[in-house]
Amino acid sequence: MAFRFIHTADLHLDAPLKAIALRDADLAHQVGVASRTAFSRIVDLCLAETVAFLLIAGDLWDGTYSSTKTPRFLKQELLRLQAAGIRCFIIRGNHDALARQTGELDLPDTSHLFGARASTEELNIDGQPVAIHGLSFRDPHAPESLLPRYPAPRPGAFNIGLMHTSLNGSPGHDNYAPCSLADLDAHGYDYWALGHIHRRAEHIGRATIVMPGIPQGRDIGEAGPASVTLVHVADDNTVTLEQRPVACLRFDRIMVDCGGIAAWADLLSTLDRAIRQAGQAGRSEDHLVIRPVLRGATPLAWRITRDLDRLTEEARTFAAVAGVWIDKLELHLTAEVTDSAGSHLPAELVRVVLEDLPQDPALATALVAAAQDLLRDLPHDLRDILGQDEAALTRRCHDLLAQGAPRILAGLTADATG
Ligand SMILES: [Mn+2]
Repeated sequence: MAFRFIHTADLHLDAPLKAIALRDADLAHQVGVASRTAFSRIVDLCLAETVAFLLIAGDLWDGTYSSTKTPRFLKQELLRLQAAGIRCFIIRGNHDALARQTGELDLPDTSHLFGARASTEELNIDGQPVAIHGLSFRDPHAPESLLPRYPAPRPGAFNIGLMHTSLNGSPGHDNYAPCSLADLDAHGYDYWALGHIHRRAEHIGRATIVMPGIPQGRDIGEAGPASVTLVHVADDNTVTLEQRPVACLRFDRIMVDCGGIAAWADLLSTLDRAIRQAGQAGRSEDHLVIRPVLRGATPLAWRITRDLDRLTEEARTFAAVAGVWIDKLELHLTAEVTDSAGSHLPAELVRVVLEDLPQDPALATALVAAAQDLLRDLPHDLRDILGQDEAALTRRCHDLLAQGAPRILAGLTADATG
């Protein structure tokens, strides 16, 4: 008998808000409730599609919740599934690992939360046997592959594995149950319901392996469309996948070409047009948060850098009219300093500031050392703001130096003219 189910992961309910959203109270509210809204919509979708069950492959909530709000909300939503006869299967990931749980989780008996020891839940869907195998993270880190702990497939059943894993990820950061697609494919299951990586990916081999991605992005780092995966299983066990959006809020970078723009008024109308277009583009989400990326070679580069606060205010005004939100402006501009802006400065000085300074190794070393001093003075939870390790800090300092060079020039120009 054919059946359908929904596969999601990484809801991160009650994730702490990023500083970006806090600047704007309305936006902070939207971002704050977004993951809950998405979860309610997932339940709505389960009901509308009359699925057999819902799979949640880890990081359903974001760690040690402090209030009883999250478990209560979760139970309410799961009870809506229960009332419709829809079961739910959940594993814990690194964020909601057993060791991090503080409160009591009281789930309806039609919802199953797998323990840290692998186990199998068997269902019979109108004569079709289905075996769901899963295990939860005990600790926030799992340096070894969890695959050897998964049971062999049940003969005659449609076999599903629920796993939280970074797959092959990035070397050196794979302490989240690393394993390869080839090994998953060879295990003998029909479908692998994965979680952890926030970007969607699917692999169709002997098994269908799906990383559904985060259903609701939380900041500009999770830009673009997001979805849950609706899986159709035919009578012959053939699998068909569909992506269904549930997010109420979307983040997007938009590119604004400022090449050759010489007048401030032209820059404003270009920015206005780009923001308007972004607002008009079709989308399923109620809210759109954009980060305009200004790029190109323009004689206004120095002034944009100097007056970024003013330009950002203008952008927010355009955004309010277009019905979207501005995260912030990002600048990738090249200064054309041969025009009036820098013309009174010696060409050699302009070259030194724009080209030599960002490449200077001694300056880079001094900057990294200064950044490290600064970080030591910051409260503990802010010390990652320039990157989580030395390589990231060095990269960030290099970027800041490159972005700062036009600002130095703008400062020199401002002094010279004013
Ligand atoms: Mn995770």
